[in-house]
Parts: sequence; C-alpha cells; structure tokens
Amino acid sequence: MPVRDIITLPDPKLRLVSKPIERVDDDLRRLIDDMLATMYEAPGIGLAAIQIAEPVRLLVVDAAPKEGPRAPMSLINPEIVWSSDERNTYEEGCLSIPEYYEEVERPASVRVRYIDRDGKAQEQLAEGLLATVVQHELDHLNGVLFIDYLSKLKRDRVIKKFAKIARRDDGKGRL
Ligand code: GNR
Ligand code: NI
Repeated sequence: MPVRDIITLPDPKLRLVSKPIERVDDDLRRLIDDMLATMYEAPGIGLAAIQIAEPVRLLVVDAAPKEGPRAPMSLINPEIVWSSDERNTYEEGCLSIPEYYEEVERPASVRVRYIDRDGKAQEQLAEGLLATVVQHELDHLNGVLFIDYLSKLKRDRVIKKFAKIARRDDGKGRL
C-alpha cells in the first residue's frame, strides 16, 4: 500500500473537474488502498483522488474519533442527493494547503449516494464532522477548495503565500 505524494497549491491540477469512474476493478481498489495509506500517513481525515494527481471521482474518509478503531470509507462517483437547511461551522484545513486553517459554513447534514469498493450502490446520511469532510472532498472532485468560501482578501493572501513558497523551493510547494 504505497503512500503517494500529495499535490499542493499552486498546482493547477487542483482545479480540474475529475472524471466519473466507469469500472470498479482491482486497479481501482489498489488506488483506494494507496489513498487510505496516504491519508492515514499524512495524517488526514479525508482525501480526494486528485490530491494524489488522479483526476477521477473517488474519495476516502475516516472521521472516526482518533482513539477508537479505524472506520475507512471509500466513495466512488459520490453525489449529494439532499442537504439540510441547518448549517454548521467547522475550522477546516486541507492537505493540499498545508498549515492553513479557517472556519467554513456548510450544510450540517447531507445524504450522499455513491458506489462502494465492491461496486454496490449505497446511500448514507452524513452528519457532524463526516458531513463537512464529505462536502470538502466532493468539492475537490469539482476543482473547488475550501479557500474559495473565504473573502477574496483572505483567499488571495493564501494563494500568494503558496506561489511564493513554490518559487522559493523545488516547486513542490512544501513549507
Ligand atoms: O484532514 C483533513 N481535515 C479536515 C478538517 C476539517 C474539514 C475538512 C478536512 S479534510 C482534510 C484532508 C483534506 O484535505 N482532504 O481533502
Ligand atoms: Ni482538502
């Protein structure tokens, strides 16, 4: 289960709209396992395939408490089929925007439809932190980042900081 490199701002791939997955096979399950290994190693609680430069509609999440057992989930071609009117605010971060955190408001609960790693259609109601992470990951599949919900001033400041880091180091955007 190789850990893969996570791409960071200002990599233009983060703005791609990822393509639907047409077949759930062993190659895809290997990609899922790489994503889970990469997410746990980071460590993070969610990861979209585009963050390891694979522009396909696939995400993994584990929003279980740190002390408890792992609860890995993989969602293929996920779609939000219902969102609550109730909103929730969480301080969000992103492995592709290292060490930057800001509060974002989103629907508190969502019902998500997806294909699981066995190729079976599933629906699940996500609430609390899981709802936030699923929406954050789904945004990645559409080239949307959490900084897009901030004021232009804050967003431009972050983008500028990461552009500067990329010029300074080897272009991989590491801090
Ligand atoms: O690890 C992550 N934590 C997190 C915290 C609050 C809201 C969203 C997230 S997702 C993030 C990992 C990531 O960048 N996924 O795309
Ligand atoms: Ni992210």
